[in-house]
Amino acid sequence: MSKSFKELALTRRGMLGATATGAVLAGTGIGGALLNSSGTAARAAGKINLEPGELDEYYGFWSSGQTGELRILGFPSMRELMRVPVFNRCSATGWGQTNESLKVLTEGLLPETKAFLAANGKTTYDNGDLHHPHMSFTDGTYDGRYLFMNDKANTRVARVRCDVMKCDKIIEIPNAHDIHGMRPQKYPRTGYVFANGEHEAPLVNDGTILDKPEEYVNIFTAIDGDEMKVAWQVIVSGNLDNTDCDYQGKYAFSTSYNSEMGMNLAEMTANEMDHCVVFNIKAIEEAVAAGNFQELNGVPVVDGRKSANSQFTRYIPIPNSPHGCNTAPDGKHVMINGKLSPTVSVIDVTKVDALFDSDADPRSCIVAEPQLGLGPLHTAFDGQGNAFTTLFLDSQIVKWNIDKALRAYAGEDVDPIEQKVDVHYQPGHNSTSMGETKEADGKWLISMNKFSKDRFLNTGPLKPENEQIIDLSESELRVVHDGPTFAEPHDSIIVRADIVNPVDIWDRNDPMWEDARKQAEADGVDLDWGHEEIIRDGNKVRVYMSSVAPEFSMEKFTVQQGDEVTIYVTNMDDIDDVTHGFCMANFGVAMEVAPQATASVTFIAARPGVHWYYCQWFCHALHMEMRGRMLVEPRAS
Ligand code: CUK
Ligand code: CUA
Repeated sequence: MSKSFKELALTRRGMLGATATGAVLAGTGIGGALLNSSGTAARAAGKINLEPGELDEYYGFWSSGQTGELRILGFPSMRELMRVPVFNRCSATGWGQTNESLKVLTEGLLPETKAFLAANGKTTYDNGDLHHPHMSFTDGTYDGRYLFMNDKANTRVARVRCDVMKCDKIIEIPNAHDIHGMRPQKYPRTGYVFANGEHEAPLVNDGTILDKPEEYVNIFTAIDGDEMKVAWQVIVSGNLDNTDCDYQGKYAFSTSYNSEMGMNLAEMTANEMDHCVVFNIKAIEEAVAAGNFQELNGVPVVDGRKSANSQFTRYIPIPNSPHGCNTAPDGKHVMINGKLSPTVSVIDVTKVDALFDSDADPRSCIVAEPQLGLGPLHTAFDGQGNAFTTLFLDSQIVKWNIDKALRAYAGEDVDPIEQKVDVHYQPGHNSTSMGETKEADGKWLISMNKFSKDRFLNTGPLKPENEQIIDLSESELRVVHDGPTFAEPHDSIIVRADIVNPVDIWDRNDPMWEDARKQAEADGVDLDWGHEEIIRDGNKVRVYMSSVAPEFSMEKFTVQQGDEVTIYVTNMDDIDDVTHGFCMANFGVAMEVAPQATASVTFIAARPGVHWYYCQWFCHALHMEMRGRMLVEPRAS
């Protein structure tokens, strides 16, 4: 069956014929969407409502907050294309259950975490809180290699490979607590992934110090994004919220909403001024290279606390409890969003050298501080000198001009605010197309609103969030699209489609199932051919089978009750979109096996009897027939 498919060399998309192919041409490329199918005037940045078969101009990479997965959307149509499990477990793909995913989920955990999980009968966490997905950069723009993302819930950072859109590395960050803000280095490349520990705690958190907040610290981490290993850490005063870095490769910036180191709401909001912490990358690298650090959990740690007065950090006073931290595509300005202050403080990165080289007032790098409205949280950019800031309390997006804000701060009588537009309701992040790169194109803005209230049919007490699109090519800003989402995308990036080029079919030698390949070699099984083998190794049984629509190579196999059974399934189909699954009914076992992939799962055959396994991924007209039996012989008692 698959051979004849192969010879035809047809893809499903190809089979759809000329209609779809034509749409591909019309839908891609920057100018490609200027004319819509009904021929109306080309006012818009592009089309939101695509015709069947048309492709989006952008990929949207969406966080999912407490759901713990990464989502891929077509943008601006907002069609959800894929969910990539990362910190969560996934019933469809077997993420959190297959041996391949368990390796990713467990290998980067600290020994004490593994012990803690084992005491709770687990090998990995089941949840995550994924706020910030960001793509790797080369020379100030996205390079299509990786996506990085944080887990605030369990202090982890994960990486997704953009060639296959699967998570390949998750590391737990030692010494830090609850990774929140996270950004990749923009220049010269990623390079580092900067990650903020949000919650302060004793540096050695073994119970020796408990209710003594004055001894708590916080940790800023630089991860080597190629190796997915912590490169170095900095101890800081105050907690850390969001982070971003410059386009020069010299500094990273983190907001801190609790300079007071308060432990309750009144204490945390007491000061009029909190700060933005500036990290001097070169000074830190030099100290690490010279051995001037303490090693803690295998990581070089330097002291950048305010009291240490080091060359590693500077603390810029910022009014009250700043949140978002966003570098403008002009390569010069970093916006620190005030949250409890109605202002955004604008840092000029060219004035930061002086903070380290001289006794310059830390505030001397602030070159504008426009009053924008209530609750500024995050700022996005159009690449044409304008900024768009979410106003959480006002439920608005404010468009303001950076240059006018600079002139107003210098004393000129000019209002930087261009327009305010209502959004529904209470926006957190907003994102513009390519807006966090030097290639910001000023076409689209999405406002990610925390409450949908009355915007959709009622789903009971738990409501979706609401995301709204604003077409930036219109002179008057207005919302042109509403889209509900399940819990709870905080942040998103909007990436030109030509930058992202995933494969259709796995490479048979992909490192993702390296362990399975080694085991097969040791067992004398050639995974590259249609195979069916049972290897018995004491009470361990390894079952190797392949799948070609609509059959598994093995229609039945026999094991003993109590055997530890590992099933390896290799999908020999090499046609795009012909994914198979393997589901062992009543064993709680299921996994996805995409074209040319190998996946494996291990369980104890504790139930005697006849048990059917079936393909749970609809693959063929005879998909229902794609099944087989596991016969479990009762153990003589
Ligand atoms: S944070 Cu959620 S709205 Cu985690 Cu980026 Cu600001
Ligand atoms: Cu194979 Cu369904």
